Amino acid sequence: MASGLKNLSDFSHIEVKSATGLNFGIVVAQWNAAITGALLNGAIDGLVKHGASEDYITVVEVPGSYELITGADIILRDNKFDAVICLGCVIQGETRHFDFICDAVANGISNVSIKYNKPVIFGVLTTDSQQQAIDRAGGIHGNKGEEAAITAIQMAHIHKAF
Ligand code: DLZ
Repeated sequence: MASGLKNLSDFSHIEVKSATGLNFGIVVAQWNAAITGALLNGAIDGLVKHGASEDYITVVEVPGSYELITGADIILRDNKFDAVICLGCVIQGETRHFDFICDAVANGISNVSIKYNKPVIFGVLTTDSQQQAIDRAGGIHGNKGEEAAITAIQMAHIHKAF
């Protein structure tokens, strides 16, 4: 790589600010619970590792990924939250259900973020297979729940700065 250029897929150079004193909501879907439970553990670990107190983390379970939107909305009715992390896992099946759910969740989450002017993080795995989900929930591709937590901390600081 040319000198002076950073590898854009390597985030190790990014310094994550402290999460101490920040309030986080986590909405987690019960569908594919083994996967979303692992994402939840990753997200909590990520927040705590960067200084968040467990007393400042509120977890709300919802039935499926489609309900993440309503869950995030409910959390943000309380103005104390600095960011919300949405965790789910939608696995491609034989019907077009997958496309409808994924589109609705992505759009719905961004709408809630705009409505409340608060970061709402998309921590939803959208995979072709269960193995791809396992690989991203603490497997060979890391834990996307933890990545969502880092994003939430970064975005909470950006929102506070402006
Ligand atoms: C119905 C359904 C299906 C088929 N698949 C998933 C999935 O892979 N992941 C997920 O989080 N939720 C799924 N759901 C449930 C929907 O998200 C939702 O809970 C129902 O359609 C009721 O609104």
